[in-house]
Amino acid sequence: MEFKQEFIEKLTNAKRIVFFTGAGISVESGISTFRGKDGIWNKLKPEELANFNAFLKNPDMVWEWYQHRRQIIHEAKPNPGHIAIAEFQNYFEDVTVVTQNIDNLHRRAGSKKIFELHGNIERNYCIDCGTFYNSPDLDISKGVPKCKNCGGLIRPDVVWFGEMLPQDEYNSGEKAAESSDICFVVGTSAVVYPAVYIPMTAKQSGAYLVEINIDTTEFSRYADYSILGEAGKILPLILEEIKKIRKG
Ligand code: BJW
Ligand code: ZN
Repeated sequence: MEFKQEFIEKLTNAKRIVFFTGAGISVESGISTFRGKDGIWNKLKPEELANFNAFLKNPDMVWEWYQHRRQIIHEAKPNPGHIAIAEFQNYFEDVTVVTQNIDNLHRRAGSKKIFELHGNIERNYCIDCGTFYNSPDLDISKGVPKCKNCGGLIRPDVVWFGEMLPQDEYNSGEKAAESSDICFVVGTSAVVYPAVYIPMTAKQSGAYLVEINIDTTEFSRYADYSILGEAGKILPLILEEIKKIRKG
């Protein structure tokens, strides 16, 4: 694959890289996206699942959905896209991953600096007293687990619609975006706020914006370079290009 010359030049001079990732990067690990033709939300309505009122109304259904996804995530492995991103760390001064995903696959691939904007499926907390629980420590034999301290319902530590993003993760992601030379926007439909402000901030601060997606998105018009293709194929090819530059 031939990459645009302008992009090769940016790669040659870049020191600081941000990856803004979404569900599409984990597709090749066997995890479904939310939207689009294979998205989980074509079958299940987001408003019935990813919001707090839905959880209060039907905790068993929402918990079951997360339990189902936990199982898929546990069986999944990082794919060549996640692994290539981790390998970028060997070639640049700073590599930051700002992800909307809750699946831990960037960490398992070896990325070190990760900011999770929408939480993590491995963590859970009591809706009444806030006590934290790791997923393996929960008794899930009788539906939604209850808090050992107060008996309250336990929910996954993820960000639902209408909820605030974890402030520290967002601020750190924003800071990395402000000082990045290249921002890659990988496998996201880029329609969910405020997460999408991260690549916007990178662009406004002068970063070169590269989108990698199998389709065009809401975001494509802001990208300096849109590469159409699967993240697990394109990212390793970019890494090869970097290795050539560094040898050269
Ligand atoms: C490939 C590929 C391959 C496939 N290779 N690519 C009206 C206007 C503007 C904003 C709002 C509004 N009404 C409400 C809002 C705010 C709302 C929002 O943004 N809504 C929009 C949808 C309109 N946002 C919020 O509510 C946020 N909080 C907030 O604003 O707080 C302030 C506030 C507080 C109090 C009151 C009011 C406001 C919170 C948003 C939380 C989102 N949470 C979820 C669930 C997380 C937990 C879980 O996983 O279960 O996060 S929703 C879901 O969407 C999930 C994702 O992280 C997120 C983004 O999805 P993503 O990753 O982009 O996936 P897809 O499926 O959309 O796209 C996949 C892409 O991959 C596609 O483009 C494919 O083509 C591509 N692809 N295979 C490369 N192999
Ligand atoms: Zn409690």
